[in-house]
Amino acid sequence: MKATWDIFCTVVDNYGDIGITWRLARQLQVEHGMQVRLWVDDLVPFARLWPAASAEQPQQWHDGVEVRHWRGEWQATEVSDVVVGAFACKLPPEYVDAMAARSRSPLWLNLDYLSAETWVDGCHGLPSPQPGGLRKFFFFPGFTTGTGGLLREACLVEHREAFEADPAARQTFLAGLGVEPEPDARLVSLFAYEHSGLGSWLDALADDTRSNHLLVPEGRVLADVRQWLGEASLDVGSQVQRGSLKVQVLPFVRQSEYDRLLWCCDFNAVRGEDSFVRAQWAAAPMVWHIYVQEEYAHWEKLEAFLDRYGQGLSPAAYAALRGLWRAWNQSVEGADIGPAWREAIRHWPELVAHARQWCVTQAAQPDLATTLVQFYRNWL
Ligand code: TRH
Repeated sequence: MKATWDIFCTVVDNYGDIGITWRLARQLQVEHGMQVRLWVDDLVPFARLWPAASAEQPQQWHDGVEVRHWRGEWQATEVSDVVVGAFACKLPPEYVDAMAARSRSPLWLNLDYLSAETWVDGCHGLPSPQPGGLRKFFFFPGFTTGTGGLLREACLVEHREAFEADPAARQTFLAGLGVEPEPDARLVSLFAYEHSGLGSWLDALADDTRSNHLLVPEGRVLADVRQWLGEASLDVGSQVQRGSLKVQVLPFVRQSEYDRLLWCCDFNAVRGEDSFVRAQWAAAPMVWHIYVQEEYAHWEKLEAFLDRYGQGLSPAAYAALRGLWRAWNQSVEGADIGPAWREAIRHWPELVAHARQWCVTQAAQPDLATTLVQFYRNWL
């Protein structure tokens, strides 16, 4: 008998909530043979990540996963063996009542946000008593074996390596997006939030001795790019040259294509949680535009990741990397990212080798879907 799973996702904003839960749901189904329902309160971002999806259909199936639009009044439904509430999302009270009434209580998990902070290891897997005699377990993704690990599909790294070893595949993929980089250009992707200091980085790219080809999928940062370029509009397909920098606007692509885009680039600027992890599997130097939290809580997360990620780098390369990431995230009006970028460039070969090593080390750990299934088996 296949175990049944219900995953609940409320879309707080952007794409990360649905991006992560969809990735997980698919993996549980495709790789672990679980029967999965994904409940999401907003189908619009889902349809952008997964163009085969409909933003209107309340019930649809994709890759064997049942996707349900969860809104308004709750319709009674059978409770699954495993119930995952993503990112502290509040489950429908009627469903929680049904969980308590089930002859065998389901395994109830709260899937938390990713953090490299050291306290995570101590909290991963801890239960918390809930009304009705239920218990909810906190499940933390993370970077150590004491956590649930990172989302990583089977053979992801092997697929990336095969893609890298096939220049024709890379060229065809890029050409499909209308991208034809000069052979010696540095290819860079930019997926970030609004950014008041972005212009200083673009200045540095434009003043570079090497050509830079910047690929910007449609999204929140585009207005800052447009402003820097001084263009009245900047649509998908636009290509604008300023000094050594060519800016090209791409469409928002499906998740699997976004991976390939990251694999093609020499440097990736990413944000949030899921693209941040995907850039690590891309094994190239990157910068993380972290999601800003109240009371600057995100800064500790940023530093905690840098502490871990920086291990094994020479002190000078580590200082350069940290300098770039801090400058990028300071978001102070008039801040200049240029010097930090140029310093990072000075340590490029080491940063490249380090990104590859980090990917290998992380890929040696069990992935999040596998640890979830294992947790369920141990709990039975
Ligand atoms: O979109 P994000 O900023 O999402 C989140 C949410 O804001 C969430 O509420 C917050 O808690 C979290 O960040 C930290 O960034 P993220 O997580 O990287 O999600 C983006 C998703 O979009 C990811 O699955 C990759 C995907 N994507 C595509 O599929 N195609 C694209 O072209 C691009 C640029 C991204």
